[in-house]
Amino acid sequence: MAEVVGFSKEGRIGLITINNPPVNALSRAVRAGIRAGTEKGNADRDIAALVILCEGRTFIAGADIREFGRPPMAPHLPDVCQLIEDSPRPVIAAIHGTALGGGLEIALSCHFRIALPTAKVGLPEVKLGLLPGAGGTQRLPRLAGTRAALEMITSGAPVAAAKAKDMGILDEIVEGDLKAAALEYANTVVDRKLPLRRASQLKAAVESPTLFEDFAKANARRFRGFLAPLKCIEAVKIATELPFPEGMKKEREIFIELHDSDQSKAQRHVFFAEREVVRIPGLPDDLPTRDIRSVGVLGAGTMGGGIAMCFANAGIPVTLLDMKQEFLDKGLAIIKKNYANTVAKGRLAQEAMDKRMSLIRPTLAYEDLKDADLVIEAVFEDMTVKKEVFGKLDSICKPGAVLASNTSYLNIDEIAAATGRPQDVMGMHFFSPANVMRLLENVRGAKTSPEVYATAMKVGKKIGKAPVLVGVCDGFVGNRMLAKRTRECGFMLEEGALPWQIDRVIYGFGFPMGPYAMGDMAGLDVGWRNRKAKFDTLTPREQKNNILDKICEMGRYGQKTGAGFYKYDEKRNATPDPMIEELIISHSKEAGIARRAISDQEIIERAIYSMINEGAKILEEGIAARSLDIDAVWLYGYGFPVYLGGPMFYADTVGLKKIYDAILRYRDLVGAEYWTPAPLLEKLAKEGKGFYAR
Ligand code: 3H9
Repeated sequence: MAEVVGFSKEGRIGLITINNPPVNALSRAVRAGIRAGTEKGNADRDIAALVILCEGRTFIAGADIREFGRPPMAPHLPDVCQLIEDSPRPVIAAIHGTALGGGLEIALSCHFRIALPTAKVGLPEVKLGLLPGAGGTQRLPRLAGTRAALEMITSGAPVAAAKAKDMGILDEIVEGDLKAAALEYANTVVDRKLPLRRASQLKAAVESPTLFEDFAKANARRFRGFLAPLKCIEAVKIATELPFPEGMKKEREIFIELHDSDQSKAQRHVFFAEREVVRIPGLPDDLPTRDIRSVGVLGAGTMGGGIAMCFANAGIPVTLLDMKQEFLDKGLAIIKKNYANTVAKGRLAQEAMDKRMSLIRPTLAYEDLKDADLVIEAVFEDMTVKKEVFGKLDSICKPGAVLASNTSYLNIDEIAAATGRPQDVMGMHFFSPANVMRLLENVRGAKTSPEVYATAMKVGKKIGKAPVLVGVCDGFVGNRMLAKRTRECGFMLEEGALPWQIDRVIYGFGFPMGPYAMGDMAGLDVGWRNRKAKFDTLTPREQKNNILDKICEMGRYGQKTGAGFYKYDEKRNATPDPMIEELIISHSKEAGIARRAISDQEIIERAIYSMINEGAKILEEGIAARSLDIDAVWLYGYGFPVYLGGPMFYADTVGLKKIYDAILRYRDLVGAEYWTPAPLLEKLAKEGKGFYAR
């Protein structure tokens, strides 16, 4: 194996060069190599200074996350950092790409830091449910100030080189060849006998006496449910109170506590799942895909407009088609308003908006789609309409064009059968608002060719979505599982719960909103229409559970009508409505159901375990290839709390046996029709395994 850390001499400068692709992560070998290089440099009398720099695309991007969860192996990173800082010879970090996490901690231990203008530095550990565990929480506040350190460490967001220099993190920005610039800088340090600046010897100033409380309060919403940000604040506070060595000890203790927590395990799982999800099992990574240089979108409504924006944002020209000029005008006006809002908030330059608008070309003529590489239809959810549209697309679009439907539940195979090229047809299910929501369910039909769905995965990533490949079934992965939660919550309303109790519990579980507040926001008429469309497929109990119908019949469609499950003031603040409480109570009476107190625990179990059981069926049926695909759908499309890792990962954390036992309990309580353990879940539970640990 090639050496991951090299040591060489350039005159009187010792160069420690790290070469551990892809991101120069600090594996044990790298840590050992940096230690060896530092020791070697200090033992050599001809060497006056040391430079640490990296080969490849980036400076060190952090500790090796793959080593987490295993017993730590010496040399430990904090010790390597201390060795660097204690070096009697000056050590200079030369940064390109991203110096992240442990990578920045190595750099903060050096006496000087220089970087290319394109470099970024950051401490993203919080995103993995951790805190910087090699001195980051102790050295950064000493170098950059406490407030700035708090922001950087709790957000995990990287900072560009110029800003990092202003903050005192970098000493100099250099242009051109980094190695040459680093050698020059090192020689200057030696020539001028510049004093070695050791971060540990500085004092971390607290900008205001109430800084920590104020910071936690101001960010309470952002931190809700997460363990790590609060621990980060605690560690930074320690940097301002205790001498450095004691601060380091405390930081280590907290790091280990977080490292061993379920939250960090979940967040580390999410990190890898996010990268793995775009790889399709059974297909090589380098499978040739089709070039998507132009896109057609059918339907200029909310969905179609949002989809058009996604492609325009990525610089891909879009032809936007609708049946009438007024629909096009309205659609374009909304797109323009959305962009203008972003410009007003300072998040988009006016020129960028103009460029994006110019990439969207409205048309009334199907003929204009003939050259598109990909066409996505977002017309009315009706099979007859969809078949007609795909028939037309089949006759107009060029051979090899990918034809996609944005349907959220219609059968893709039936749609594909309306064309003479089912191998080119698939679903691309965007979530509303399409320009904001990250999830993209790419639905593979029975006849869709691998090249076509691999293309959709690639283009999904290109436009900044989190694409997940799923198979054909009613509701695909996300809505199929959601339907079980909706059903159980509806049953619990009949049995004794109230919407605000369920919402409080689901919000407390970590979702951004409870189901009823969510329904009110999205518009209850949407769910009502769906219910009517599917009424014949519902069970007698579901058919009779008509609370939603009653509310909608009163014209209460949610926020947009000022009332739904809740009532709303002019500022759209929700309050529980006694009238709805009465309505629900009398509904239970009519249905002959004796109301009882429903515990918060029961709400969680029925809402979440019903989804997990459905997830197990989805896996068995091959609708999702892996548990991580299901987790990704829920994390990116439905706000499942990141610190629980997604429903399937969460199930493993709870323990499948416990979930299985609960399912049997609810089978007795609610009925086998709704609560029969999925065979896969039953098997794994009995074998003491999990969805991941099979
Ligand atoms: C830490 O440092 C703790 C310390 O404070 C204390 C210790 C005591 N380790 O994202 P990409 C892999 S915590 C292992 O697709 P990009 C990644 O899985 C760490 N592997 O590329 C992928 O593998 P594969 C703090 C890693 O160009 C491949 O590299 N640091 C690591 O879009 C390419 O990654 C972080 O949290 C790692 N640290 O983005 C930084 N990083 O090809 C995490 C990446 O098999 N990393 N891989 O799927 C990133 O944010 C991005 O990877 C980066 C590059 C911006 C660097």
